[in-house]
Amino acid sequence: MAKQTVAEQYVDLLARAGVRRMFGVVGDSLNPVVDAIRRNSALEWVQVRHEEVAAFAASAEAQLTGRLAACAGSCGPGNLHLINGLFDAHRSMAPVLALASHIPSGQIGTGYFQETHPDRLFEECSHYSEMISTPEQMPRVVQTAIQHAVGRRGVSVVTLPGDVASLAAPEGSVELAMASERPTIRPGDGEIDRLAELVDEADKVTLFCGRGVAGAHAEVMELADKLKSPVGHALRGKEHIQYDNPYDVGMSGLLGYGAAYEAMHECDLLILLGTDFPYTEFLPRDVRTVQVDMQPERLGRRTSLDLAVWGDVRETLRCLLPRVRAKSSRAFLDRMLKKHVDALEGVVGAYTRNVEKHVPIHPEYVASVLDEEAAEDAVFTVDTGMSNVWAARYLTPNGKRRVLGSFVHGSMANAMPQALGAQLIDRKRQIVSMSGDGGFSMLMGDLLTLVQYDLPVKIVLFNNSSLGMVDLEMMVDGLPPHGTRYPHTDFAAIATAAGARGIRVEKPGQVRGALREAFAHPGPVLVDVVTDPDALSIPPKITSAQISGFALSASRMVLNGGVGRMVQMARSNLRNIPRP
Ligand SMILES: Cc1ncc(C[n+]2csc(CCOP(=O)(O)OP(=O)(O)O)c2C)c(N)n1
Ligand SMILES: [Mg+2]
Repeated sequence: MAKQTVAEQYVDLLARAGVRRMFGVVGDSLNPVVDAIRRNSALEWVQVRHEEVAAFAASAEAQLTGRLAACAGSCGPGNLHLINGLFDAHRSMAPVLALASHIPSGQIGTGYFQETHPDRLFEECSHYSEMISTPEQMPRVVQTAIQHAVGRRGVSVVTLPGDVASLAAPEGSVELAMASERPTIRPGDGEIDRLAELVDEADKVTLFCGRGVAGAHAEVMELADKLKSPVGHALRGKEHIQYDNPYDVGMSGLLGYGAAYEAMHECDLLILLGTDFPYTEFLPRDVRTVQVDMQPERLGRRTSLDLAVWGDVRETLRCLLPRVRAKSSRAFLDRMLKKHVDALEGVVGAYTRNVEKHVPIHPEYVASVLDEEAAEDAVFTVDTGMSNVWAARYLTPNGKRRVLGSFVHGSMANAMPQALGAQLIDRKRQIVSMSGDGGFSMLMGDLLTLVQYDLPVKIVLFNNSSLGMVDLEMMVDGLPPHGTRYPHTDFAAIATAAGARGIRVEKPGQVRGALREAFAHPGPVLVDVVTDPDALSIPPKITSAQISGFALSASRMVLNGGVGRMVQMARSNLRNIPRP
């Protein structure tokens, strides 16, 4: 076999690690790598228009498959454009390997054209960031980068000068020492003992779930059943726990609804399961609290704990379940389920009045129709902004649907790029990007990528001619909204000009038909829904002293709005309550 170059070996290693594509924009120092991909049938080069899109797309791919995904940028500005998407990937624990190609190695440190220092720049958004300055570092640096990304779940960055990429790699076999299965983390015996004691001592136990309950639905339900516990969730726990859940009391947090807040404050033992829920204002101060997390550095950083348990949620609950006594009284649970229904029914009418005639279209109406029309196994990607609110309230989870957003990093413009990455995994799956007009226009150029690859992504654009979320923040702060409104744009016309199908929707009566038409169309579609910028009302009892911007107050009722099909779910849980 002819000797491989460093670039060829890089690509070969990625292919062996299961990577199927690399997102990026080609150029100068990156050319040897892209050329190696052209000659390697295991990998596809996905040519986007903006490197930030490459990073978001790779991140979505990694989050949906759980496997390593890859992106790349050329030297200087090319890889610098990756950075925001990489921050998002890293903070979402998405295993992404980014390649930052670099200026010629002999020029480093001279202020050369396009010179930056990627190995330093990406330090903060990665587990591992190293430069390959000599072929002898191959293949171990790449192998180590892959192992960091996969094993510790997050980003690794390899910086590679173009001239080094073209050099011959050392011969010798390349083995990836990757384990194919994730280990479980079983807490120490002492911690399980103490947890069982605390549970047995308590009369009213509430479970509060974050993303860490993924894969542990059955165990959480079993524990809730045994302890007669209400189960609340944070935004990122929603898709994993709210479905098939007769103990559901809703979501806590800024976008929260239902009785999660009450259940957390009125219990005598709160168990936080796999959540790094950041808003301390929503957590009780005088309730015994236990936190279970597989990442020890998260334990106790949001609220003071009576017990910290270092373990996987599933493994911990499996250990705990046989150790605790079943509770017989449902009084607390039933009271919370009733509060939950009451809270939801209190807001259910918030948007529904006259909504089928209301022009401009009420965004909540769009979201509720979207929930009904979208496929059972759709993937929704959700822009930061009001789309987050609509997704949290109106998308009904069922264990098959997925919802991706920029839920930790909170970046705008994530939805369409994430949809691009999601669709490439499976062209037959329905992928819906819930985009804001501000977010969409930020990385709009990659609409052209959807067209170029004929990716049937459905973009549902909430076109309110404003940075709606910020409008609201300013109002809450008592500031006159400034810098938040845009002149109106016909995005459907832009989509059509780009070669996608553009569907313009100005009247509520057209919403359902437009979504059906979009879902039936085999190519990319942008449904441009002209929505009401003043859709949300702030409850009158909220004052600016209670809320500062997006950071929260003790009051959790922030946004007035409907809650879609959740109210039916909650009512049916009430019906399950056995009569005395
Ligand atoms: C990259 C980035 N810039 C700015 C912000 C601050 N920000 C958060 S939401 C938002 C407005 C989003 O507007 P749009 O996409 O139109 O959605 P809407 O809220 O109107 O539905 C802004 C400016 C951010 N989160 N990310
Ligand atoms: Mg907007």
